[in-house]
Formats: sequence, C-alpha cells, structure tokens
Amino acid sequence: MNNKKSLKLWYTSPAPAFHDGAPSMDRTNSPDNGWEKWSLPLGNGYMGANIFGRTGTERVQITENTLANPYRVGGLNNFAEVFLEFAHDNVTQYMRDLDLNTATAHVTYQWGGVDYRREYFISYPDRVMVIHLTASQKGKLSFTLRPTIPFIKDYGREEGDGGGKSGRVTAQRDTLVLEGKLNYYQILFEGQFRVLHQGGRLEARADEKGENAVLVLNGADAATILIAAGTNYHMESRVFTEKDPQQKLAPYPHPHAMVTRLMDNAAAKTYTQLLDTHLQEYQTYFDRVSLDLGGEEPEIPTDRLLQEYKGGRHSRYLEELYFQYGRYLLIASSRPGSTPANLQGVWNCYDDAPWSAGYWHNINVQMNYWPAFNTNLAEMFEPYAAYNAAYMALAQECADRYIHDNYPERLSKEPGGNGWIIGTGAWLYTIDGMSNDSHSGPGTGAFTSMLFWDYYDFTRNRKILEEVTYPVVSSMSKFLSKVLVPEDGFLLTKYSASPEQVQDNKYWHTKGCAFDQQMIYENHRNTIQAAALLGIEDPVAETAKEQLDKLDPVVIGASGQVKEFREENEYGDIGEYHHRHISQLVGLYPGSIINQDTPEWMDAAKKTLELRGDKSTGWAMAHRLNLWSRTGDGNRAYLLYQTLLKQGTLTNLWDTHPPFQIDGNFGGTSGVAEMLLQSHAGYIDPVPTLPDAWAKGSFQGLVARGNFEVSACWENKQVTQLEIFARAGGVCRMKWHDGLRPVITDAAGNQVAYHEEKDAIVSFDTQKNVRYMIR
Ligand code: FUC
Repeated sequence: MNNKKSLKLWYTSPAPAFHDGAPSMDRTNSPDNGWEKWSLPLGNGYMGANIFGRTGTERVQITENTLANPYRVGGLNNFAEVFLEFAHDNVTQYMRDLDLNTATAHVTYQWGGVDYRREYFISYPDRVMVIHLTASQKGKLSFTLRPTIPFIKDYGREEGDGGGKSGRVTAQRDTLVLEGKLNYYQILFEGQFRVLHQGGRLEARADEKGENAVLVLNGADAATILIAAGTNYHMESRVFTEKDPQQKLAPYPHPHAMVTRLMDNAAAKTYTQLLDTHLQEYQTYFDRVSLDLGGEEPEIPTDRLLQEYKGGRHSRYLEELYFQYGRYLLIASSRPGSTPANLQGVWNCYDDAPWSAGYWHNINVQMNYWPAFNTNLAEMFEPYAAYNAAYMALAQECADRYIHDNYPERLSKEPGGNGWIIGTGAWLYTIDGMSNDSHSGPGTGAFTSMLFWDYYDFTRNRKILEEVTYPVVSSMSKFLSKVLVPEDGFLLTKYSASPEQVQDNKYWHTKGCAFDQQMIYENHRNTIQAAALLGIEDPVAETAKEQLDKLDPVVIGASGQVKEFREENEYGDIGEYHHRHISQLVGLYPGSIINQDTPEWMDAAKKTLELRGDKSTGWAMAHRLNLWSRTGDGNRAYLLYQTLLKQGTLTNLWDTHPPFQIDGNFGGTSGVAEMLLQSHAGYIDPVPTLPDAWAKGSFQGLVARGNFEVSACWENKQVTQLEIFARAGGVCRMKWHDGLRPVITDAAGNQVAYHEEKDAIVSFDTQKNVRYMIR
C-alpha cells in the first residue's frame, strides 16, 4: 500500500555562507542566518552536518553531539567547519535539495560547460559522512578540502570555560586528521577526512598560515570524501556522578583508534556500497509511514512554497512535507547508541548553542520524543532511555538530597529509596536536581517518565515493561508520593510551580498547581497499571492507589477555565495571560486524564486554549496544535498547524522559537499524527480531528497504543477503509464513526466476529502479526 511520494526540500540558490559574508560565528553578535535559515541538515544521531550547497567555496558545518560543555561554560560546540574550495563562480542551472526519502542532499549546476553534481549523506550503519562529487567531463573535478576547528583558543570568555579549546589539522597521505581538546571536561576529539578519487592528483599542503593541512585534488573525474568523527565521551553513570569536571572522562581512551577504525571500514567499501547500506537501513524506518493529503509536487522551490503559504496559499504538499520532515529529523538526531536529540537535535554551529543545546525538561526534550511512538519510530527513543539509565544514579542522589532537605521524616536510607527526580536543565555530563525556588515543580519528573510509559504502551513489549518502564515509572511515583501534603481534604505538592509562569516578574510558587497535580496523577496511574500487568505487589503502587483520588488534578475556575493555580479565580488572575507554556493542560496532552469522556473538563480545556491564545514561540504553537488535536476540533487544530508553519518555520523548515529549536518540528509532526489517529482513551480512534481542508486523504503505518499499526483512507472526513496490523496481538478496541456496522476480515478474507460496546466502539481479538481489514 506504499505509494511513495517525492518528499524534497529544494532551492535554486545556495545558503549564504555566513550572516553578513564575514566568518564570524559569535552567536550574540552575528547570528549565522545562512546556517540557521538556509542550510540543510543531515545526521545519524552521532553526527550532524549542515550543507550550504555553495559553488565558490562550499561550507559543510559539522557537529558531534558529545563535544559539549554544559550551561554557562559553553554549550554544545561546533566540531568542524569544512570548506571545499572550487572557485566555481557564476554557475548556471543551479539546484540543491534534501531528499527525505533517501536522506541525501544534492547540489547540481553547470560551470564552464561541465555539469557538476555532489551527493551528501551521513550513514548510520557505517557511521561516516560521505560526499560524492562528479563532473560530466573527465578530468574536470578539482578542489581544495580545508577542514577547520572553529573557536580554537580561549574564545573570548572571561572565565568559566576552563580555558577553551585547542587543536590542529595535520595530513597523513590521503587523510586529514583534525584533532584537539576541549579543556573544561578534557574532551578529546578527532575527525578524519579522506579523499578517494578517480583520476587526477591528490596532494597534502599546508594552509596559507602554515598552521594546518589541506588536501588538494586536481583534474579528477570523480571523488568521494569520507568523514568520521568521535570524542572520548561515554554515556555512563560515572560521567554524571563524578563531580570533578577534569576527571569525568579520565578513564576513557583517546578517540583516535575508534575514528581510524570507522574510517578504514568505510574506505574499504565502494561509494555505491556505502550508499546502498545507508538507504536500506534508513528506509526501514522512514518508509514505515506515508501520508497523502492530496498534495502535489510543487513547481516552485521550498522557500517560495513557504512564502506563499504565509500569504494564504496553503499547499497540501508543504503540510505533508513538514510532517515527514519531523520524522526525518528524529531519525537523523536520535539513534540507538547515540546521544538523545537535544534542543537543536544534533545541529549547532556556535561555540555555545542557544540554551546550550541542553535537554530541557519542562517541555522541550519531551516534545522531541512525542512523535517517536505514534509515527512508528519507537527505536529512536532508545537514546533517551539509555541517557536516563546513565543519569539515574545522579537523579537518585538529587531525590535523596531533596527529601532530606524538605521532608527529613520521609527520608529513606535505602539506595534508590527516595526515587529519582530531574529538574529542568540536563546535559550529557550532569543534570539539575529539584529546588523549591525553581520555575517548575516536581511534575517535571513525571512529565519525563510519561515517555517511558508510552514506550511500553505503544510497543507492548514485556521486556521493556519489566526492565525499562516499571523501574522508571514506579520509582518516580516513589519520589512524588513523598512531596504531597494534606490540605482541604486533598493531597497537594507542597512546593509547586507551573513551568516558568510569572507574576510581578517573579516565578509563582504555590501548592498543588495543575501541572504538578496532573503529572503526579498520570504517573501514579501508570505505576498502578504497570504493577498490575506485571503482577507485582509493590508498596509504591499501593501508596499510589491511596493517593490517586485525593489529587484533584483538574479544577475549573470562574471563567470556565482549567485553573493553572488553585488560588486563581478567573483566568489570568495569576501569571502571564498569554504565557507560552500552557502547563495546566498537560493532562489533555501529552497526558490523557482530560479526554472526550470528561466533557466538562474538555470544555474547560478549550476555554483555556482560547484564552491563552494561538500565537506564541515555535514549540508552544506545536504544543497548542497537539492540544487542539485532542479536542476533536479539526479546523481549530489545522489553524494551529498553519500558524506554526507561518510564524514558527524557517526557510529550511526548521522550527524557530526564535532562535532555531528542533522541538517545534517534532511537536508539529506529533500534532499532525494526533489529528489522524488517537488511542489515549483506551481505543483506536481513526481520523478523530480532521479539518475540512483534509476531507479526503490516506495514511499508512501510524501506530496506536497496543502496538497496532494503522492505515486509513477517508473521504468526506469519514473512514472508508482501515487496516490494522496487530504487531503484539491482543484485544483491539476501536471507534467506528459513520453509524454503519463495520465488516472486519483477516488477511485470508475470513470475517472476524466482534463485540459492539456502547458509543460506537467495537472490539475484537487479534492474533499477533495478523493484518485486519475493516470496511
Ligand atoms: C524552556 C522554554 C523556553 C525555551 C527553553 C529552551 O525554558 O520556556 O521558551 O524553549 O526552554
């Protein structure tokens, strides 16, 4: 059923090399607009690259996600600025693109009567970047390859960065070795650049200043550049618990041997082999989902398509493309074995990325993983699960300290006896714990562990439940159960804050705000359910049961709103009226306690959404999109999708806060998936939130809880055909909207008996790995 569509971002001019033509990459003085708005991203989780597609001097900017100091001492660092000097000016027939179906970027043009073509990709299986260059005439390919280390030396910081960065580029025959150190954590890094060529002559030289080496290729027919990179970082507990920054990476070896191995393995393969391996592996993930809203391939480039969209020509193609782009970006920035996707995914050109490219836990990092499960990319969550396992020991220390300081009578002396907690900020080397003067309450932890419940619920893999989900979720309940105090017959978080909500320029601190109460409710419920599934009698689950009904997570105020703070009467009494965070609705999305079966709460949620307003920062519009998707109001949800595209999207379709943050891309993709398929209320609801503009369409391969892979066709906003592939078997419950009785058949065409429940819900037993058709 896979009718593959062309999915390309393409442009008829290169990305500007730098903001103003000068090679200044200081973020505060000169935001690199060429990078942020125009360059095209590639990645394999470990490494990210931005392609500018230039013809005089090409710029390929590379990030390696572990080359990162934490907040205030410089964030994620720029690994390498790589230049390819062609001196091809005044070219004709110029075109560059990023093809989402193949995860390859291209640059083509004519110069001096010769057709030049470059193809770029970053392979996950071979863990290298590959650039293949060809010319239509023999002997016409010449260039100088000049990788550089940006921000070398102490780049202007007073103190705190521990003395900056050092390193240089040397040549070893056909290979350049870029090698150095980031002082603060003693991060050792190395990149290797090898040129394989057909015809012509390759030689190594010193650059103009005589400090670093370059490779010069002359008169070749074709060439392949291979790039491998690494650091001495290891995502392990001791990196987090070790307090001395100089000792964090001390036991780990220099990355030279690892990078050399990657390079030698890749160099032993032909270009075609590398490409085939990349395609085969990438497509296993990307091809799982297709979406057809009737979009037709445009004749205008993507920047103009977006421009026209902003002007009111709402291209269905762009809507499909943006949805799939989020999936592409997740595959490119979060892969088993790699670090998780950070605030900018795996892309950064600065010495200190905005918000240090951290893992911000009061919504941003969670949003990164919202599309992982429903758009059929559950494996991409593995890096976050591994990250959580690595920071867990420190997160438990943070919980011990917090309970010790605030509830000494509740302190457990057992290891892990106080559960775990995470504050808003987290990086690859350390995490923030909880504090009572922070701008977010303990709900932050539950907001995080919800991903782990979903990880099980969407995969229904018992091993995941036992080994990953239950430990994380139940131990979060352990912590949360200790931070509640009785008040007015309820149990409220004693120190509570709704993420970043301010009154009179101060964060508002209170008891039992909606964010904390809802998140605790959801986490406790998941703990209870998980314990029951595993047949475990756990005192944590017993406590959760006792506490659940006293949490009072949704309270309606005088304006008909969901109260953000219990002490507010009318909407806006406390806090910024149009605040970007809308944390009182986390129980609507990503949570589920506010749903179609709680109509009063749902009405209050809609009222709250209206009052808060649509226009906001990139990710905040994406959150609103997901929230509206859950209300069932298709036109309203679609309006948010349009707003995100019009006001939060750059020409390379990256989300902008501003500045660029990847979260909004991921939130946008999950929001569209939520419009097309929902399953949080205990049944599959196909196309629950369609706008009039998407009256007809189809999708394949979205995933519902229970690990049902769902495909649907619809017309006049009614499902005409549904296919459910039961990847885990079990009872399938689904909503059937059109008032007619469905006919369910299995793959052999046999009719399947089903049970009719109330409210148009039908349920039937499924066999594992059997496909069911419903008409
Ligand atoms: C949260 C948000 C900000 C920004 C930052 C990275 O603090 O409130 O808007 O997205 O994370």
